[in-house]
Amino acid sequence: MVDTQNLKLVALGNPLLDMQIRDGQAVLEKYGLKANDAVLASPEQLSIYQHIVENYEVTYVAGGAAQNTARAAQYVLPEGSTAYLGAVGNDDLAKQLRAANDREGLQSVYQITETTPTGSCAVIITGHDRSLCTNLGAAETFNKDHLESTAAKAAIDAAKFFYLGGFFLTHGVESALIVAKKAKETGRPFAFNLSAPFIPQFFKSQVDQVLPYAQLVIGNESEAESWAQASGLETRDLHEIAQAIADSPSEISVPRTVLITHGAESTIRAVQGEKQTHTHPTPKVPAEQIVDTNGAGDAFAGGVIAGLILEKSIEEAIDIGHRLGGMCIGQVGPVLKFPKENVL
Ligand code: 26A
Repeated sequence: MVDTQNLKLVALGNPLLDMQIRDGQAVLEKYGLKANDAVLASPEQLSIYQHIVENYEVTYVAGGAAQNTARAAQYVLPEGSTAYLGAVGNDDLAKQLRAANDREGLQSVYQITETTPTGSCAVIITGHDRSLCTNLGAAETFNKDHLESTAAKAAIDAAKFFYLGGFFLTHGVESALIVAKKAKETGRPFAFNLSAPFIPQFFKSQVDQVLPYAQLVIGNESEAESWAQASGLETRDLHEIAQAIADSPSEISVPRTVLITHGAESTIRAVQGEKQTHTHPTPKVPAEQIVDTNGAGDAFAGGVIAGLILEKSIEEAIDIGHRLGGMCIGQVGPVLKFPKENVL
């Protein structure tokens, strides 16, 4: 069951177990992967998981972009504030994910698909870059009926804020739209992450269906560029692109905010209808403190959302996001460091 007493955030995404390795240049070459990208594994890439298990020291960590974001938000928020919806198999991987969420107080409202294994993501680290190669497995069996299950329904009814990982749009636009429309009907914010360049590139029509409901859109520089290209914009200027996303068609009455992160560069903020974008400097993390960037963007999103739920100003919420993003890159994988120090 889900405890809805303090519940504020419901996130929806693909639960994945990350299988992370370091110094993976040869793996990138073998499987034709880019150093800093996220892709769905093609049939030829499906042997990557076995290959890294047999040839590298693999660290297993709870992943799935929206799940990481929800865990990061819970890190900041009071106990019982977050719940996460997604589909897993009935296996050991799912147990590990649930345990990781339990440890951090994120309530797992999983749909369990008996016949399909839990999804996994090969995370190949080279230097400060991370390449993600995902086999969605059970995650893509998510069925809209799960939204009607007692636990999911209770969570959705109680939540004050909704978050969708854009990755979910490869298979789940119908469920995403149910949640987005519910948010609109009840006047609660719906936030959406562009997730990876291939989402606006290959799933543009799904993005176009969901975007009108989004009060908050988060992405990074390469995702923003990909959105611009898919939308036929000539510009490569991130400020102009952020403004164009903010000004794209809307179904809601509140102006949309768009946040574009840019690695160590300032985060750009655009607000629907405004003439000028805003910049928010990112605190520098010394190179020697950087372990890997896996999950940094997710942690940023979690911090921003937690800040907004706590009714902080958008400037303060972005600062919290930057602090969590910085904390995440000092850890192996999408993990935040305890004890919680000065995040607010
Ligand atoms: C549909 N795809 C490709 C994915 C993902 C994904 N989460 C959801 N869907 N591919 C990688 N990830 C997760 O992104 C996190 C880093 O931002 C990884 O599991 C990793 O934890």
